[in-house]
Amino acid sequence: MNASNFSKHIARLTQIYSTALDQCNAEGGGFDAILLHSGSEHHYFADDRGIPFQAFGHFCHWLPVNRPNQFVLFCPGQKSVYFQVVPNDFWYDQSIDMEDWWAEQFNVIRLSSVAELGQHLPGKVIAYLGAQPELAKSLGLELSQINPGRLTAYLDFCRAVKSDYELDQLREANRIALQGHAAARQCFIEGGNEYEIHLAFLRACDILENESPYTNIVALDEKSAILHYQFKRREPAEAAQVLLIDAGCRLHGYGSDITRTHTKDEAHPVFRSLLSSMERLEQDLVTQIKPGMAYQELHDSALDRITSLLIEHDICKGSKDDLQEQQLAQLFMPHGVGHLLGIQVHDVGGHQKDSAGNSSPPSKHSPALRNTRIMEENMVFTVEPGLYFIPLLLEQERNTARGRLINWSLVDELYPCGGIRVEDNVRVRRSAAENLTRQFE
Ligand SMILES: [Mn+2]
Repeated sequence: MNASNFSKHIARLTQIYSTALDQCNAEGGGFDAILLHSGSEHHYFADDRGIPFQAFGHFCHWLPVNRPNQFVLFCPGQKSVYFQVVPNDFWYDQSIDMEDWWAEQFNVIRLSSVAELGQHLPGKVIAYLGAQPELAKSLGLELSQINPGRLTAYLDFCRAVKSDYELDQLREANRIALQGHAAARQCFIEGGNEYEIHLAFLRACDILENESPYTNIVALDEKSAILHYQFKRREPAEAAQVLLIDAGCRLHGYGSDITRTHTKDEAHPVFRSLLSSMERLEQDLVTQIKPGMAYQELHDSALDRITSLLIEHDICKGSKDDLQEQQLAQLFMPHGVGHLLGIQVHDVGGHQKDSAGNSSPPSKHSPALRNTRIMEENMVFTVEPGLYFIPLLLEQERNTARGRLINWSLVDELYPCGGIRVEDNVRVRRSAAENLTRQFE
């Protein structure tokens, strides 16, 4: 691990947090320090079984420790403190792997319970950021000190732009996930079912399912038209023609988010042609990316190109103007062309116009677009155009003005193929954007 990149990352975070405090205090915040809480463990209702834990994003920004009841105390001008709560509990492994490259950036204070935290906090006005307001109240904090909106807006906004350390994690998370994608493709070609393809991915990445940044989507044939398809069918699948797999890896808290669509040679020729067009379309979109461009513009460009594809493949009839007026492309791609990516798969701040927290909603024609930011150098997001044959969306148009523009006999033939999505992770640069995914393919 590159310790110098991590120390620069912490220096940059320190700068961001100092400015966040200054701006918040200029508007009457009155805070001297920030206490970040990773979160608490939760259980299923009326059960002693724990729900898999995921630490709070802003905590993960400082430390690669995904454990409940860990704290970072930030005071401007001082080395940050990592309060490591390690209970005396013989039921579970309590060891925390403290690697020098990150641990040396903190004053580490080890506690055996959260109750001890209060006596170690400085006599300052602290802002608490985390999911447990009751814990903050038990430390004597007022409501106004818990998740102050002005502070979180600033920190959320800054998460979009990555340090070199973060880019290193994201690159590696892409490299490993592509090993999984190669194994998944091979398993599909050899006739594997959704369950087997899912396991092939995990195995090749050397990860457990709950170490993934999100639940893998492994969909054969018609199921690939279900955007967040959640099952893994175990029936024999030698006859399957299409695989859509959306799966990533996580490294030190940073996740990749990659989708590939594959077909067998016998798949419907129109669908196969659409797939190669979508592969080109996705990479063309990546070449448009530059600082200063609005992400909404990239989304609109994807819709424009998909409109052309629908005409070229005879899926829709009529002029491009007719199709655009009736928003035909949105029927085939009902999601946004991508989202911010980092610690969270759909990272925070996607709809923020500025660091003060003013928002910038997506265009009315595409309410599902998760990113409306203006591109900046080192911002990381996904680019994931899709084209699906979704019965729930299309069938209601059979007898509408929109429906008259659709070639229904071809759509009926293509329903069993499901859909296509091609997704890469991209970093904005002043020169050409860096494709964090394809460089490892
Ligand atoms: Mn995605």
